[in-house]
Amino acid sequence: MALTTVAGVQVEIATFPPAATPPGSDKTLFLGGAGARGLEIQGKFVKFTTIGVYLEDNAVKWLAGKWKGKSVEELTESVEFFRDIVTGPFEKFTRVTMILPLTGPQYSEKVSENCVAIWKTLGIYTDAEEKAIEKFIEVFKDQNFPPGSSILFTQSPTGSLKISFSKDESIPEKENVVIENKLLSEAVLESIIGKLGVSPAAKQSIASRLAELLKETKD
Ligand code: HCC
Repeated sequence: MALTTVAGVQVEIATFPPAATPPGSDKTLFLGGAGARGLEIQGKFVKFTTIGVYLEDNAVKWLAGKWKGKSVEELTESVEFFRDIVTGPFEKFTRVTMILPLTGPQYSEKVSENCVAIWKTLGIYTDAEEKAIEKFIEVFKDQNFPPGSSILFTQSPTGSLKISFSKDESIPEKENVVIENKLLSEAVLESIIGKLGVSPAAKQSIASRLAELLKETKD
């Protein structure tokens, strides 16, 4: 399989191997791209987490119809390209590895805020999503993430979000919890690589790697 020949990526202290099998999945996904997520604190860019996004192999063929032949710049700047990655009919796997320590509530609050903001912009915030967010916050309540530990999200095309935790970069076989809410599953990834995504570095990495992979697809 051609896709498993993609390279891994090193981001600060974290290594993202070229391929990975997400918790609760029997598929091997390829590394779409990876980058850091930072915050501007008193005029300094402080990197808190590193984020790698893995995609099921069929994503490349599915994306090729619309995006093959586009330049890295065109893909990087395209809201629709990342929207297609977030909503496309293939499995996604996101690994967030800490550079700095974060508590569960610190992390889940930031993600929840971003997800709710996305839904309000799209005009799709309903009771079901509010309940899903409550469950999301509950899952992180007693967690703690020291540097090097990871939060793992398996996003299935049917709309389930599997959440897992790892003390290091290893990937457990089974997830800790499943939240059945398609919009939440999508919003978690959208909040990272979408229009206002928290990791422009991950977006850049995905755009440049996908531009290359798309070139290799046959019509
Ligand atoms: C999101 C939002 C944030 C992150 C994410 C997805 C993230 C969090 C970093 O993966 C962070 C940094 C400082 C804090 C709290 C969280 O990586 O105080 O939608």
